[in-house]
Amino acid sequence: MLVTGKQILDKAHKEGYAVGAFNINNMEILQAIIEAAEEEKAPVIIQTSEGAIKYAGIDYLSTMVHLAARKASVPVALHLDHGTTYSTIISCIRNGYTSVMIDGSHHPLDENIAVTKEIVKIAHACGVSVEAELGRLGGVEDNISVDEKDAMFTDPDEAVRFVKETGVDYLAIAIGTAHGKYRGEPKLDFERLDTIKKLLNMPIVLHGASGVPEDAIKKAVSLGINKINIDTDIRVAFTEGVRSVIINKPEEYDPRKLCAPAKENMKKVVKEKMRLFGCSGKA
Ligand code: PH4
Ligand code: ZN
Repeated sequence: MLVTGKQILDKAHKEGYAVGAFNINNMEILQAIIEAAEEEKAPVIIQTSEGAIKYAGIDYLSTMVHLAARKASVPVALHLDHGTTYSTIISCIRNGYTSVMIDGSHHPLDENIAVTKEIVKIAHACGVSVEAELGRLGGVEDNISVDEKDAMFTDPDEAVRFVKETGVDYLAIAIGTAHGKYRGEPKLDFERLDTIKKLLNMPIVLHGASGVPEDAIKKAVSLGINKINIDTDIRVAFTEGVRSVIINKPEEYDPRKLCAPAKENMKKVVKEKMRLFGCSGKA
């Protein structure tokens, strides 16, 4: 069944677990995630970036997810990941997304508050949930100085003001994760997460969670992370599946034979994440 992001995440916040938010770009990725969610009896958030929308088309993506959600026995939310423009967000709302992210994290605080507030007003009037981001992600490496970290990571007092003034439903924070493949091991600022969660008492989102060690994920969930974004680990699973067929059966030319092992690989990864995040059996 199709539900809003808020319906899924308020329950996760109340009961103390995290829900996987998995990025899709095509049908095989979507099917792998939905099959995993059904088998794990887990609520799930399917998300598309602006890049995914450019690649596959918003109508294709939203129609596929609506069909999958209608057929699924578990709650499914359709979410826009890192929305940056007014027009993309409005277009997602018009196309039946049940959750949108407005990423104003590159703006100074006052401007981030202003753009987020505007989106919250429109989305909430349409029954759509909103995620926003405060602090900056990406490119975080071990040799970064304490001062630089302080400037990039989410400031707890700013987070309180941000949520109060915008009315956002869940907040993505920067505590040391980055998008894509890590070069070293990411070091998460758990103290900061703990402080922010206690001050906000609302669902908190972790981006860039692929490649983060399992014990760090578990700790982040125990300290109040409720939505965990995974894209890179699924991309790797897909590509390794396709690559293995191409290498082992170079004469194969049927796309279905290339994609079937990729789908199985992705499903396995998604099921493992759901168990790790604590959302298996929560549907
Ligand atoms: N995301 C995924 C962003 C994907 O433009 P694009 O389609 O490449 O954007 O928001 C994450 O937080 C995923 O993090 P990961 O890279 O660690 O999986
Ligand atoms: Zn992200």
